[in-house]
Amino acid sequence: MTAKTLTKDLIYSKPQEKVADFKFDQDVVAVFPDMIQRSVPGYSTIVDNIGLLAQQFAQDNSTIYDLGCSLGAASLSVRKYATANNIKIQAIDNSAEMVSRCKSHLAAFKSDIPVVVEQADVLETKIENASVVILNFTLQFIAPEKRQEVLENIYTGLNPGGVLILSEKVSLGHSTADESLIELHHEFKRRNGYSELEISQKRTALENVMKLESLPFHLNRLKQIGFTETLTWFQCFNFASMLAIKPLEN
Ligand code: GEK
Repeated sequence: MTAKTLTKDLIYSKPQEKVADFKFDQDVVAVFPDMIQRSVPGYSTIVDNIGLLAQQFAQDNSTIYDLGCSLGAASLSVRKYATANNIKIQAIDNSAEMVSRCKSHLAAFKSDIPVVVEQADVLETKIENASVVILNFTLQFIAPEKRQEVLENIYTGLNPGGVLILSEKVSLGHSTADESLIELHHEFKRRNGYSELEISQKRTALENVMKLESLPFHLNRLKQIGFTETLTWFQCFNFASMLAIKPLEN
């Protein structure tokens, strides 16, 4: 899909009397590629490099999980680059509209790597024989008190030497530095054509559904769960992607 053919995100362009909590419904699904591209700095770079990380870390005869897959961008990148033998991708999302659109989107691209797309909750997904698990901007939508359990479940299901790729919008707490990053992000959105009204209404819509944590908090939690090597391999403003490696021996 080229930028020209993307359906433009105009969801928050008109004043709304009461801005409802953000949902991944039909309206969002219809404009999702444009929305994420114009809202998340570095999105294309992150997605492309997820495929390259899968090329490095995917193990023969294992499964790659794309959790909160939306329209399957990360799965497509894995299919493009991964070279391990006999791998398969398990892509899941809890939005029925996303899953349905994701299936037709993935079917449009040929590949030898099979993908199963299912409507499921990350909280109830069993991870087994995994070498790469992708949470690309998904954990931030899960209740903070459930995140430890999600990450522990992933750790348990990863094979030794397997990796978690975790991308998140992060917060530095109430600080001048945080305000500075937020302002840079808002300027990024303005330059991508979003108005002040769109930026502020979207912010309100996300307030209750997207609770952010700091980068040190994320990295410490991953370490405490058992990942021995953790690093931030990408950051642009308050958007970061981490890599966490499960040790070869416990
Ligand atoms: C990409 N990874 O393009 N279980 C399953 N899915 C969930 C859950 C849950 N509990 N909560 C939210 N989601 C994608 C982008 S978008 C990020 C991910 C964004 C799903 C939700 O339905 C949505 O599709 C996705 O997580 C988050 O690489 O829009 O900023």
